[in-house]
Amino acid sequence: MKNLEIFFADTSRIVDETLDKLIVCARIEPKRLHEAVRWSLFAGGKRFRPALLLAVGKTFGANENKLLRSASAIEMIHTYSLIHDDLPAMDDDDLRRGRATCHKKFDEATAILAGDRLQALAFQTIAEDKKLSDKVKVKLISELAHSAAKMVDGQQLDLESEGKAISIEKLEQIHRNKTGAIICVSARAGAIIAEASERKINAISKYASALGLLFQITDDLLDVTQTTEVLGKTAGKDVSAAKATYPAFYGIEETRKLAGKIHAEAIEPLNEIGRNASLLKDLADFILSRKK
Ligand code: GRG
Repeated sequence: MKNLEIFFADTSRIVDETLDKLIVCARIEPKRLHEAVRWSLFAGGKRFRPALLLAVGKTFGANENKLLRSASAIEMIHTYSLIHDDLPAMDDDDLRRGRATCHKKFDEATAILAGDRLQALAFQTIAEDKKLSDKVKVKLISELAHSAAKMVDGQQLDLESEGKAISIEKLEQIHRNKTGAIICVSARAGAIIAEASERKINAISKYASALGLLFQITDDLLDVTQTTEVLGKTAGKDVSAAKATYPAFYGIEETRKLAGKIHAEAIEPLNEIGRNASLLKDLADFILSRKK
C-alpha cells in the first residue's frame, strides 16, 4: 500500500495544481462566487476519482499530461454534487471535508451557483483540452454528461426513498446511479484517452462498476463505524435521516462480507486487460479497507 500512498499524494498535488490554474481567481468578480468554489474544491478531498482516471490511463500507457484536464473536470463535477447534496433542501449538512459546508460558510444562493459554476466549467475544461483529439473529447463529454445525469437521477431516487422501506434491488439501483456512475466514467475516461480497445474499455467498466458499488457499501459502513472527526462529515447521518443502507439491511458483519464479495468481482475483469493491473488492484484494496 506504500506505493498507493505515494500515488495518491502525487495525484492530489498535480490535480490541485491543474485545478488551481483552471478555476477563476478569487480576486476576480464576482469574488464571493469564486471564493465559494475554491472553499469547497480545495478542502482536502481524497481526489479518488481523478486518481482512478490517472491510474487507468497510465495502465494503458497514456501520458499524464493528456489525463490531467479530464481528471480535474471529474473532480469539479464531484465537488458540485457534494455542494448541492449538502444544501438544506437535500441532505442539509453543516460539515464537509472537515470544514463548514458551502452554504454555511457563504449562503444558499451562492452555494447553488458555485455548484452550477463547477459543472459548467467541467465541460468547458474538456472541450478546450488541446492535447486530445476532437473525437476523444466528444466521447468524453458525452459519457460525462450521461453519468452526471445518472447521478442526478440517483439523487432524486434517494430523496424519494427516505424513510421508506425499499428493496435491496432498489437500493443498488440508487447507488449505481448516485455514486457509481461518476466512478465508472472516471475509469472509462482514462481508458478512452489512452485509446484502449472497446473490449478493454468494457473490462474496465466491469471493474469500475463493481468499484463504484464497493465505494458506496464502504461509505455506508463508515457512516456507522467511524467518527465525524475522521470522516470530516457528519457520521451517523444515514441512521438519523432514516436512509436505506447496506448495514441497515444486512447488519455490519454481513455488509463487510458483501464488501469482500464485490471487491472480488471488481478484481476479476482485470485479468482481461492484458496489462500490469497492480495499481488498479491496489485501488480496489484501498476502497475495501478505507478508513474515511
Ligand atoms: C446533488 C446532483 C447531486 C448529486 C449528489 C454524490 C452525491 C450525489 C451525493 C453525495 C452523498 C454521499 C455522501 C454519497 C456517498 C458516496 C460519496 C459520493 C461520498 C463522497 O465522496 P468521497 O468520499 O469524498 O470521495 P471526498 O471529500 O474525499 O472527495
